[in-house]
Amino acid sequence: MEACKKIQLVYIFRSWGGWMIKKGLSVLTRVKEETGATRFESKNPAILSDVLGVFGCASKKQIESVCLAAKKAFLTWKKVPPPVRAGIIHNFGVLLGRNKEALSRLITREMGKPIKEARGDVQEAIDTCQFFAGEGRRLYGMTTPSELPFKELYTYRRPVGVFACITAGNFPVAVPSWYFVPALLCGNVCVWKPSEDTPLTSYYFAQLLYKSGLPKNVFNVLFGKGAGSTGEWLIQGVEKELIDKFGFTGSTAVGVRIGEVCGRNLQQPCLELGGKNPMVVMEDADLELASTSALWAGFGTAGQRCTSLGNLILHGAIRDKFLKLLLAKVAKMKIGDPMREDIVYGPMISEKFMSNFLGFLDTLIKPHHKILTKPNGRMKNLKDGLYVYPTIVDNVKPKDEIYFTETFGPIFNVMTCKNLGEAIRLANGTGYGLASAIYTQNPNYIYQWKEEISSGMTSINNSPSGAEVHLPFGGNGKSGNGSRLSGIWVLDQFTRWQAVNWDLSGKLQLAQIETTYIEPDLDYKI
Ligand code: UN1
Repeated sequence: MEACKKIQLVYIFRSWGGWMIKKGLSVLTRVKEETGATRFESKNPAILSDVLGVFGCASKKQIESVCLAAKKAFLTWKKVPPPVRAGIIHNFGVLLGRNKEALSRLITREMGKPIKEARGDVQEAIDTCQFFAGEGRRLYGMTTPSELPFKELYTYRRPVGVFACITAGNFPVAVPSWYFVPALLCGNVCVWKPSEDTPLTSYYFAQLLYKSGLPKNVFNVLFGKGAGSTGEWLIQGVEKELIDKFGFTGSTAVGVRIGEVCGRNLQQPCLELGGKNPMVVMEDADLELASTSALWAGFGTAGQRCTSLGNLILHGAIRDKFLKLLLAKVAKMKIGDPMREDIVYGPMISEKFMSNFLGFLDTLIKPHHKILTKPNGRMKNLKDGLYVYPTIVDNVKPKDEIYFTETFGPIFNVMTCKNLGEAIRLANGTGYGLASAIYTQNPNYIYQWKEEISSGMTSINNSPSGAEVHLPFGGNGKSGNGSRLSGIWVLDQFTRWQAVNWDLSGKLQLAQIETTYIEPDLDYKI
């Protein structure tokens, strides 16, 4: 991608408090001196020698100054009328559309998802802009009558303040847009620590926002990588009263830590965490459809979606037939260069994701399991990239660690059930509750499934992944803290209700005490 090559010459963006630096430039030393921090490279996971850029980790001092600048910007940004703010969101959607192909190719180059999926990633952000551009003319509150005369009652949505957010690299445009589009629309200011795996994509995300007309310091990017660095220091900003609201998409373990810090400071973070998503195939299902869907849900994005398939639960009556169909499709599946249109999946996002995945193969697969796919592990013929083989593990039981561990890679389990009751028990037993799916033609099964499955999102005769932006996105149990992104529901994350009562009577009227209620005639009998 041309634009991408050019950007390596751009070396520093001080106004965001984040740093992007070119290897070998003298400014690198300056950044090192100022931050005492490390720097990191963004590499193409399909061709490791292809370095997209070098980035510096923002220091504690920089984080603080960025948050303080954002706090100041909040004072004016919150006063911009919401339809005007929405106009900027509309512009952002237009610019994303104009740059869709270039941005999609950058996503694929930087984190390895197939180009078709990268276009979907950008489209999801465009959809989000379209949805919230209209919300600028709603942000509805209520008017309600008072129990006292000459008194008016209203409710308003008010912005929260400085919103800090850490996102993952698997959806580097869609997921940030789920947070920042509504957060900005509602009048908040943002400080973003994007994934270390997609800094250049994040840079362009921010650049497009600014080109849409956003005022200075309203949106800020802090690059960073690794434990004991920018991300952790940003979380500490909650303790220092630099941040009013935190958002995080990533692992349950990190989500718990953020939840603890926020809880201590009486804040409710927005947490979108892991999943071990079940898909049930009943005896009456369309097996052709269900097997195509399992392949996509398990191996699309190389299994690196929080909505990817974890446990495939097959009714005993169709188990063998289904697996035959599925394995035939796996055998034909194309894995390789993610820029190609016909690829099911490309490389793992980064070395870390690949080594975690290989570690899971070593530690979670036990002698009683049967691996239905061969070979397994890293692909030898594609050594230059972070490619791994797909893995399907059969004969998984509820006591097995692999049943309830999120594996985040092209791997899923097969379990067998006798009836729907058992399928639901297996689907609900992992402790997670993000996405789920059932394949059946039976309306009674569907009704029972909807009632009893504990997951924030469920699909009927569709894959567990593939959420649309105007439905609530989020999970139960270990998948989050009950918060929901997307659609109108996310407004509750980025606004607080204010109740206003306006007394025009000119005297002190006491609610409850001076309200003139009418007594019934209690002596009356029929
Ligand atoms: C994620 O993996 O964090 O429903 C988000 C889906 C996508 C979003 C996934 N639309 O799979």
